[in-house]
Amino acid sequence: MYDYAPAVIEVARGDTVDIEVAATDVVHGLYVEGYDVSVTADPGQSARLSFVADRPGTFRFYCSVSCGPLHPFMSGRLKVGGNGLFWRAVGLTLIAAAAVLLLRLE
Ligand SMILES: [Cu+2]
Repeated sequence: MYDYAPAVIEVARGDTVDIEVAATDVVHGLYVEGYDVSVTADPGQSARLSFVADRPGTFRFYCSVSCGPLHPFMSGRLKVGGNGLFWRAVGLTLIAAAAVLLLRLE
């Protein structure tokens, strides 16, 4: 109640995020700001939420069901990092450029 575990979720941009929300006490929800997706889980049940993290940044997620006095404080953060494929491509290009330079020096 009033807490998410983990409270911080980190993914890479472009990842398909599959969140399973398990409510261990009362009905809880999870709404992700910026992505405008939400899910509600009944007590003792779990519910799934799936979306593609196509926007980088840090987004707040919070409970969408009024679950008690501390409900407004039930929140966490979703961190969507850089595009892994893009940086891998940049890294490969740099390695290729370095290889060309080495060949020229010989
Ligand atoms: Cu709540």
